[in-house]
Amino acid sequence: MERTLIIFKPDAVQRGLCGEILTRFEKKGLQIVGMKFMQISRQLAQTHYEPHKGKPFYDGLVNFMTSSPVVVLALAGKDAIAIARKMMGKTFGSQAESGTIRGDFGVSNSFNLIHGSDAPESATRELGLFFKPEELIDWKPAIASWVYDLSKGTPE
Ligand code: 3AN
Repeated sequence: MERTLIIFKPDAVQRGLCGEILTRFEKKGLQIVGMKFMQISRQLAQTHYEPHKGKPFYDGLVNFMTSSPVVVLALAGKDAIAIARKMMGKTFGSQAESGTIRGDFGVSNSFNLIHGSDAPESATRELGLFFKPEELIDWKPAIASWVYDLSKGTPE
């Protein structure tokens, strides 16, 4: 099972959208394996967004991400990274399709509600930044065999 790092950004928390967004992931069948409410430090935000350092929006992004608390999640599932990205929608709320999280809940191009890892390497890096190994829990949901076809031994 693949794991991905999701952040409900300060605007999602301030606007009271955490439950609504989390419900979408749970209903889809992605599994929560880590979750915490936290205030991101400047240093952590800078490290997390290191790949964007030097871009015109970098400083504003770090300011935004440290401006108010966030919810950080580790979600697991087959192809969890791509599935979560699809559910999030395009980066800018103004362009994201209806039916996606950004498309349904936001209009802003800077305040875009949610972060999701974009590749397996970034997921590993980002999960390591936000969670200690013992904070990620490997557990078997009782409904696993109804979320996936496990008859061949691997989830389908
Ligand atoms: P995504 O979050 O869809 O993966 P990225 O990785 O291209 O988007 O950008 C990382 C974050 O940087 C975005 N979530 C968004 O908050 C911010 N960002 C990207 N491009 C811009 C921009 N042109 N203006 C303001 N913020 C931006």
